[in-house]
Amino acid sequence: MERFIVRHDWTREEVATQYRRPLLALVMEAAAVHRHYHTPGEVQACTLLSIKTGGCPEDCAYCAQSVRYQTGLKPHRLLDVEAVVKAAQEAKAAGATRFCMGAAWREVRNNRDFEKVLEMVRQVRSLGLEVCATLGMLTPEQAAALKEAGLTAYNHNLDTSEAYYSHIITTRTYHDRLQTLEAVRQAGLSVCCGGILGLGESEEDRIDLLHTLATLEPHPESVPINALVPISGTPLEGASAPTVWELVRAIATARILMPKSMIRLAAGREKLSPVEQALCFVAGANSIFLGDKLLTTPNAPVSEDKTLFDLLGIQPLPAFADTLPA
Ligand code: SAM
Ligand code: DTB
Ligand code: SF4
Repeated sequence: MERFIVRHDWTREEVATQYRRPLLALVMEAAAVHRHYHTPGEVQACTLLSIKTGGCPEDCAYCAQSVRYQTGLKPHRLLDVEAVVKAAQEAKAAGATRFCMGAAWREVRNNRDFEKVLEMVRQVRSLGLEVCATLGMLTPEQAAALKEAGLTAYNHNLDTSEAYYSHIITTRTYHDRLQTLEAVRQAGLSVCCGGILGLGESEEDRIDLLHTLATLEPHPESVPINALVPISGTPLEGASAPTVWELVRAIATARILMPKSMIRLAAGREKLSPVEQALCFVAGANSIFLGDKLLTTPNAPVSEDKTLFDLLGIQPLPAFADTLPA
């Protein structure tokens, strides 16, 4: 059917029209698209680990890990490979199929730390897990080395619209971000790229971000939709959280625009009730972070997630089911 085809030529106006549909109609359309491309009730579980925490030179206004803000975070250097493998084993035992390693770096340097990360990738991959990393900017050579080591996906978020970007980050440009995404794509890695709601952006900015994502060809295989986790000491500590309706609207629009992609209900899920989370799944979310911690902040407790999965009849998505280009 016409409305189910995967398109990369969405106009800004078409994206705005989808985004502004009456909420129930939007959610029902998204659910229909979802059913066409995905097994209802199948949800991917990814576990995050901060492998290098804090001390980041970037000035991302939302982030606990920027050296510019007094957030009270306890920094640590790059973890040992053994500690990371142990965490990955625990994540697998808890039901995760993807393990995502985050480092508070502006960019990857070709040094001993990068060699160590490559070894982490090899060893985590050998556990039968999908491996994702988010390490800041990458060169094409570094992306290729990560692919060679067995990395499945690379997370690099655009966060918001190009127009609003400089209100949130001044130490890099939107173009820098797109360049790394291109290097990741060229290396044959799966792309994980999404944004954050609640940065003080307008509806127009959200539409712009969705338009940028939906016109990437191929679409990012994973699209994390984060709600800002406000961090004391950052410029956005007092920002008001997006409502669940705004979150559902963004998820449903992303599902319609990028039918095959995994849409991740990412940071901020902890604040949602089971009913609110169920609505996000109906609207097309089919991936979550599983584990008591995100990078530096708490996530929904694993025990509660087990109850929620049982209640809703959610089945875990097997590893390597989503890694083909959309
Ligand atoms: N330093 C790397 C980078 O920025 O690309 C990787 C780690 S960074 C923490 C990964 C992503 O987490 C950011 O791009 C942002 O989208 C998300 N993030 C960070 N802090 C957040 C917060 N307080 N609330 C919601 N999302 C956040
Ligand atoms: C993404 O989009 N969200 C994750 C992951 N990719 C790296 C990070 C969320 C971080 C939330 C704040 C924190 O724990 O520091
Ligand atoms: Fe650094 Fe990433 Fe945090 Fe920005 S989001 S300050 S780049 S760790």
